[in-house]
Amino acid sequence: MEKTPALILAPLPDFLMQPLHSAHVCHDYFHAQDKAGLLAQVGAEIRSIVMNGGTVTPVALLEQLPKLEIMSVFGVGYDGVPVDWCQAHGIRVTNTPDVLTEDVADTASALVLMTSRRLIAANRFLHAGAWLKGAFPLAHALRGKLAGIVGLGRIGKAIAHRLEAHGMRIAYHGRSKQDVSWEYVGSLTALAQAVDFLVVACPGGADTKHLINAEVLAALGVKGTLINIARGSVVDEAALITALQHGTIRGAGLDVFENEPQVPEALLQCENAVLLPHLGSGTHETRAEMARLVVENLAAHFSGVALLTPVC
Ligand code: 8YV
Repeated sequence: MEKTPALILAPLPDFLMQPLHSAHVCHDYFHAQDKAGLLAQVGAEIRSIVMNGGTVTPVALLEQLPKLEIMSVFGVGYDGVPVDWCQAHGIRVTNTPDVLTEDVADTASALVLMTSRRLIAANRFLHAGAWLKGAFPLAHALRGKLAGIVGLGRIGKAIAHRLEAHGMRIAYHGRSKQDVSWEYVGSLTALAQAVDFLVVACPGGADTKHLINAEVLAALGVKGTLINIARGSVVDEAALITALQHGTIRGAGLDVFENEPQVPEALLQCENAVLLPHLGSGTHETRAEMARLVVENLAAHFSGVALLTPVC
């Protein structure tokens, strides 16, 4: 089959770029010094886009790609894609659901453990030779504690099952009550008030921007820890930093940030925060499956067969 021109909007791993190069003429927009020049040169021919979960693709960019047919997202979250605009212009969008659910849920569960048992601080303590001078302070148990999941989708449910295995009780908040045994709490503030851990697992985008704001953090209070494995945009990072600095919440476990890979210095300085560099789906096994879906969705589209995991 003839290679089709593709625009690469994000830094993608070699194991994804290799198969992409075999089937497409790839133009690296992400690393291009002269982005406008690249668009002027190849924009009129581009038929596909490949990007990360968090990559924001403005309509102004898409308007310069008159032959664009499909956007294949290397991630489950597609909050950076203007889906309504794509639908209106007949552009297909795909993502990589399911294959990353378990890894992301493992990461959330690990953040709950790391924050409650202060495992990162304990590791630093031992490396620094402090054990010879005395015992590490006691931490907090998980059993019997209440976790509130914000966004009970596939990943939220997988997190809930893991936390139940730690003896925790589960409640959740979302757009609607679901047919599950866990308690639904219609008010996010009321959920935050009730829980020991507030775990953010909802999609990013305009609808959930700063859902976790100063008011929700105040409700979470000194007994509460915020966990976010979803999108940085869901949490008002400035309000979170203030809460962590003043100890008005107990702590935070974060895998995502508002302006990745930039993390505010003030947040880096917070001893009561465990910070991970957006590695929720970052295993060899899962990223290989995600790459396969990206490649196979594009192949399906250009051979005129049904997409494997269409968003629209
Ligand atoms: C990835 C993600 O880190 O799936 C998502 O939405 O944000 C992550 O799994 C990312 O898309 C790959 O770099």
